[in-house]
Amino acid sequence: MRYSWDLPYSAVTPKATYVNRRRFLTTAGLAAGALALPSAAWGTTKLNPAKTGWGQGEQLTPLNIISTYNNYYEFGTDKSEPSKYANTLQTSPWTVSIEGEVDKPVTLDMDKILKIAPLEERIYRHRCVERWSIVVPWIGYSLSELLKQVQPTAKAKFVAFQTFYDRKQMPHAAGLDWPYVEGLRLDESMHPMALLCVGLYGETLLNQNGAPVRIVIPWKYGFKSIKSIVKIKFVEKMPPTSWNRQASNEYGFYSNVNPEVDHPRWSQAKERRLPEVFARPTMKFNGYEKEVGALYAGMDLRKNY
Ligand SMILES: Nc1nc2c(c(=O)[nH]1)N[C@H]1C(S)=C(S)[C@@H](COP(=O)(O)O)O[C@H]1N2
Ligand SMILES: [Mo]
Repeated sequence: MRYSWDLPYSAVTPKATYVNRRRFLTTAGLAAGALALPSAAWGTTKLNPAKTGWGQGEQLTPLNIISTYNNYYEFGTDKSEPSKYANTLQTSPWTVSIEGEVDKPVTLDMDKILKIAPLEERIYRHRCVERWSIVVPWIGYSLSELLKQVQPTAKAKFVAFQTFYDRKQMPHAAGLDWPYVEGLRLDESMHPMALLCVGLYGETLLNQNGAPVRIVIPWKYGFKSIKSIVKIKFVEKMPPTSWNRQASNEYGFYSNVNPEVDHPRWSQAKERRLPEVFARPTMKFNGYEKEVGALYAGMDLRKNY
């Protein structure tokens, strides 16, 4: 695995070049016939989100970086691999089941999910545990709107999330046990900033960014923002999470962005905002302490890393 500030110069190309390349790939795929790219592979359906107050004034990271510098280990461990290999993911048809400690389990298709609440554009900072960060105009609505579709029982204390997994569609998957799983405490999942995300930059999500539906938890390290979700389960006990299983001393359940608590192998005090060259200070809760700090009142954030 290459390391944090390894942004290849080739990733820093203007959007026009990137979009043309995408068209070219599609055309080439059709011409070649046998390549037969799945129609939903590059997810370019226009969305019409309402502009909201979230994150106005932030300098957005260009789309060509957001879509070519990714972590999505189901499609390879190198940052450049998801944009090359995630086109094999079949995103349609797609359903998400919501089950576990609930009165009425449901299975929802994407048409239903897209209509549960009005789509909003939310500009959030995204800070990877590997010390790079981006600013993304995500599209979606509060995760709480989706979770409210079922009645959690009194036993429900946590929410567990699971990514789709199929070795045939993910032949480059490496480095973790599958399927990828994540979790949130119930009150974290109901916080209005926790986003159920279906798009970015005005369009449905590209596969490498987690199509067709993911969550985005902007005050936590990026790995909490699980992609391509197929199952959501309300549970009584803290659920297992992929990175905690992989290295529990390095990746905790909470994983709130915190410049005061170092990763065992590196400081978390600074980050590189792509495509900037020089590091800048990392902010506690990724700068969202005013909004989410109360969730962690009285908790020892060194122990609960
Ligand atoms: N299923 C799945 N979700 C995932 C990952 C992954 O490997 N698999 N990587 C995580 C990490 S480490 C980060 S930083 C973000 C990256 O999201 P982005 O590529 O859209 O910027 O996705 C997160 N969600
Ligand atoms: Mo990450």
